[in-house]
Amino acid sequence: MTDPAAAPVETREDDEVGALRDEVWDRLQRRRLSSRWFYDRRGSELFERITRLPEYYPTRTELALLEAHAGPWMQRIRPGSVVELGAGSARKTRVILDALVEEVESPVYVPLDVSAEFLRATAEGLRTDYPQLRVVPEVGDLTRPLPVVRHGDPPALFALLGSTLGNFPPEMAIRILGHVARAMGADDRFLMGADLKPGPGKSVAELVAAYDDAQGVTAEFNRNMLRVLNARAGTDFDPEAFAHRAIWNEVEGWIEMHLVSRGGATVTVPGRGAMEFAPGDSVRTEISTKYDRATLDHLFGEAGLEIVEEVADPARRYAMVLARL
Ligand code: AVJ
Repeated sequence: MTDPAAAPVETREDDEVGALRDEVWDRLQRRRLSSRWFYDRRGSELFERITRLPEYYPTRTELALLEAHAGPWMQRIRPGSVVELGAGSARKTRVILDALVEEVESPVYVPLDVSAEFLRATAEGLRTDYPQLRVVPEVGDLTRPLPVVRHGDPPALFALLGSTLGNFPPEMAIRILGHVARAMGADDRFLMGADLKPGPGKSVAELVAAYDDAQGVTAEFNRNMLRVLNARAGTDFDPEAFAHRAIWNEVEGWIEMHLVSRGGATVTVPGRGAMEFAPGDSVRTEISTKYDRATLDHLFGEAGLEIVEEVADPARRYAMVLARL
């Protein structure tokens, strides 16, 4: 009698790894990997370093906009809860929460993230620093309908910071905005950060440099995806065989990051096959869409949302918009 549990671990492919290998193999044929594979522990640390680079203006510009406007926004909206979608940078969250607890009696903070572990750590720290705040973490994924999160008194302020929406092509972006809209009531508001297209105060060179810094941190971040896939999917990428490239795609209105095979490479996806890269062949790892008011109005409109306020830095590098149903 054979005991299935006695099968050697190495030869078993659980459903999760199997699905990942299928997706990686499929995406490698199409030369487009998924930007969600950047973020293991090292990837998150590299992104944190990116946000402090002199070239990477989005984070500090958004932080400055929040510092200037969070107070007045909270005063006007007086939200009983703030629902942060993809709860990210603690620095930004704290600017929002400082303004919230200043204006509202007993507010609720609802960080929504894919990682339950990340949420637990975040909630812990915030409860200590903001005793007057109720913290109710929710596990959720932007690309799926949002869990019904109704905590505290209405209205709720939903927030999606960091120009996260830009990682998604327009159809998916509209779907995500639709998920937010379906979770909103008439008095609720939605605050979103949006990186802007090049213009009079923002050159293409400046934009591209934000994704191709002099210290090579973004290059390491990009190559880290291959390490993540080696660890999770059992692929055998040599990260050093690939060079980082960032391109402004004027037609699509987005930055593309690629990994370019330097001298040719072969990668094996266990149980799926081997893929050849000729010298100079590249695989796209990320898109980061840049917006203007017209494209934002269009995307929001398609999702049933209306932008009611927009603020930006003087050079118009980065904007934040407030929207309602
Ligand atoms: C976290 C998606 C907003 O697109 O600017 C930074 C990720 N990629 N440098 C962005 C990123 C390369 C970032 N987002």
